[in-house]
Amino acid sequence: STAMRVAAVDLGATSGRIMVATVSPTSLHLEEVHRFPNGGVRAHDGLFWDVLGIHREILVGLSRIVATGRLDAIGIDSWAVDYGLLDRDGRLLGNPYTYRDSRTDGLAEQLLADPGSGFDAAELYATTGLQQLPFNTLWQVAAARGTAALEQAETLLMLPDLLGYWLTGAQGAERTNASTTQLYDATTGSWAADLVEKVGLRPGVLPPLRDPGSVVGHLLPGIAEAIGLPEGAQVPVVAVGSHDTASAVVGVPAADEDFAYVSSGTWSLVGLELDEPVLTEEARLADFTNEGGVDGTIRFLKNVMGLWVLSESMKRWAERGVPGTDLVSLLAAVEDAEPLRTVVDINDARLLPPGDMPARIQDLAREAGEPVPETPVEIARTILDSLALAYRVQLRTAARIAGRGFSVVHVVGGGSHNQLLCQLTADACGVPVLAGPGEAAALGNVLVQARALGVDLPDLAAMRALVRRTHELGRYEPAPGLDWDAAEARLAR
Ligand code: LRH
Repeated sequence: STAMRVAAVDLGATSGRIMVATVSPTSLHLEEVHRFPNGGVRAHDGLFWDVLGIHREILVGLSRIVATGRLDAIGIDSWAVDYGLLDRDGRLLGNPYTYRDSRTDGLAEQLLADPGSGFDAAELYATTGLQQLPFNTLWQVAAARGTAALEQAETLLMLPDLLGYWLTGAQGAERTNASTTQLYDATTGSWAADLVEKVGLRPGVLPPLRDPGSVVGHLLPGIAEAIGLPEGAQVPVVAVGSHDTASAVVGVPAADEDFAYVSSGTWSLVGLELDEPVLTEEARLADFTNEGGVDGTIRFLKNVMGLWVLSESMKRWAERGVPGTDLVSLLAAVEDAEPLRTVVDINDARLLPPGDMPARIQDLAREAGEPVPETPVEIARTILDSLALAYRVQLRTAARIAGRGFSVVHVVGGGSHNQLLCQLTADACGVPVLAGPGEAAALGNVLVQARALGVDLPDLAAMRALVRRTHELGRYEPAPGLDWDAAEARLAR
């Protein structure tokens, strides 16, 4: 079959990217055409996404692609769990909240502790198989109960589905992202009707599910015109793994099945790919998630707080004009800082909201009886060491619970460029790390589109083989010398 030229809209919480790719069974070329900063907008009544601004940036990126050649299809992926509500005219009811907004603080604990709430942690896990994150869509909806927006809502669309709706006029719920809502049954692959009812959503507010690879719809004439397509052009939007992590794991260039991954960006998503969800009590107590992947796979993983902690610290230092705190200088200095001097629980809930991250890291160290890091270099070292330690602990736990070991850790996403963190990951996990591609999510996005357009890439193995053949990976061998066991024991205390 011939090569297809497709657009990937890959939206991260800190930046959005529009990429163009040419894909054939034997070639894969990806190029960034537009990148823009993203982040929560602080308003008087919450922390919101500028979703219309994101739509505008998508049009900017698509116009650039149209200006330079064919456009065979478009796919959209973004961070999970967030959504917009539509009224009966299909109009957006308010700005979508970001998952770091404080309105869900303590709510899940409160509801799960109250027998009258109807929510039970064990039941919830048995149905949805999700890590208990405070911002899962279920709890966001619970926080919205009684608001005018929720009362008037006719439809709830996850963000990539909302942006796809604005391009095509077609509504639906892509399955991989639906699996992150905690309103989705991990076993039956349908909306969990009892949870939908318990949280007070009217039936039908959650739209029909669609699979990655299905056609969402075609660009509306007004949109096609806005991006410079000739009149009458029919460009499909294809549902991809619209959860960015689902697309990123499609893009993991694994050669064999016994791999672990770290999808490293704002978050670190750390785990294994399985055929079936693990919904046992052991998995629940370890608080592991079972997210739906492309082609019916399951991502058995843990959300680790990720490079957000470092980027948010850097933002602080930049605001205060602290010298030597750009990423390049900082990482160079961190390399020479004393390793494993201070480790903290990088998944502490206090690191979730935006704010004074360096001070919070110092508090965590103090409380844990660890040496308190004082300089930006010491703080950054603490963050990277603590991330690598968390990867080790979580991957070993995943392997034990799933009864499946791993012989390599694939690090994909922007964080795969962080050489020190890759080396620490290899050291901590005791197996080689293969690093890259940095744009795994965009690659997974375009590969699923290409297959939908008829490019002969029959399964994940074929897609991954193509990524492997077309991308150079970094390789990090585990080095002895650091006492990770002792660091783990300190953390457990
Ligand atoms: C990463 C991610 C992750 C979710 C979080 C909300 O971008 O999609 O998989 O848990 O954002």
